[in-house]
Amino acid sequence: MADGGRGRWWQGLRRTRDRVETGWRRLVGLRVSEEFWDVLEETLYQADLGPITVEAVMERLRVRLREDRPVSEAALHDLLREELLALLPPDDPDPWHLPPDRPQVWVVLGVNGSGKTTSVGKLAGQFHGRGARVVMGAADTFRAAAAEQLAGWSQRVDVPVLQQGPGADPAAVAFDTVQAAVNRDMDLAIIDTAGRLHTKTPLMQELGKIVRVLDRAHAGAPHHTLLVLDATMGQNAIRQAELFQGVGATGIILTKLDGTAKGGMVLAIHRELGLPVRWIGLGEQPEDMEPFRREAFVDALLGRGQPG
Ligand SMILES: Nc1nc2c(ncn2[C@@H]2O[C@H](COP(=O)(O)OP(=O)(O)O)[C@@H](O)[C@H]2O)c(=O)[nH]1
Ligand SMILES: [Mg+2]
Repeated sequence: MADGGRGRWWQGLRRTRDRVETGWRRLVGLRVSEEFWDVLEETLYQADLGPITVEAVMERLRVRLREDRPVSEAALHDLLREELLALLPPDDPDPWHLPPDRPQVWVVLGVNGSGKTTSVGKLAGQFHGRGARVVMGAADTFRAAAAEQLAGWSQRVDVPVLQQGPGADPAAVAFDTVQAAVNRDMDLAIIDTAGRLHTKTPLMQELGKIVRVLDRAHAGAPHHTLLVLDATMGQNAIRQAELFQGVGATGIILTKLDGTAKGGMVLAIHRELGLPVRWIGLGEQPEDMEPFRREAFVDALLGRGQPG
């Protein structure tokens, strides 16, 4: 894409940006005063940066802005942009590159409805489209519909899926998927999991078992354990993520950023969970998945550099 996907970010963050801009209009022309700080703080809250992140940004800006001086719109934009960027980890310089240890194995987890299956389908399709040999594993055996949904994605993006009957042992499906990927000399295996179980086994225990068993199919697997969070849940998604802490996630897939005014939560995720947002879901189509890029994100949030 000519603009590096910026148009998609711009569009996806429209509702969040609307909130920022509403606050922004009230800030312009104000001297740095109590009122100024109040409006700024409220604006950051409105975009759902979350209390801890808002406080951190406010603290930094209080040091950098002189009370009782007017501040130009451009200067304020620059400062805020700098501070928000500083809260995010550096981007993966080449998110589409798969390390040489093949197959790479990724496990996708998260609560029901967060967008796991959709994300597995989108990622599989995009890597396939870039020439990688990909297989998906349907380890959500809780409902027959889950495997059917992934089979639908398999057809849609032309990537094979491994599945067993309903009620099958999820860890066995995951194991088989990786073994198939090894035998067929594939580049990437992505495993979908359940957000809920039909057995009495606690979910975290089952997920832990899946993660452990993969190492026997391919030493070093899984290479990534990606926790899927639904951006429309805002700060609640961060509380949900804490339930998964024992599973050892390596990164976040943040879905439904296109449907929310709570996009500022991206900043809270990194700060509060210590995990990088690696992928962003910006819609329901196969192409609506982007690697996270902090400049594209912050600029779309603050309304800078509108793509042409
Ligand atoms: N707008 C939008 N919808 C999404 C996105 N990701 C998933 N969805 C929708 O969210 C719903 C739940 O997704 P699903 O993948 O079944 O969630 P799972 O239960 O975690 O596997 C479905 O209707 C998806 O189409 C996204 O990035 N944007
Ligand atoms: Mg699912």
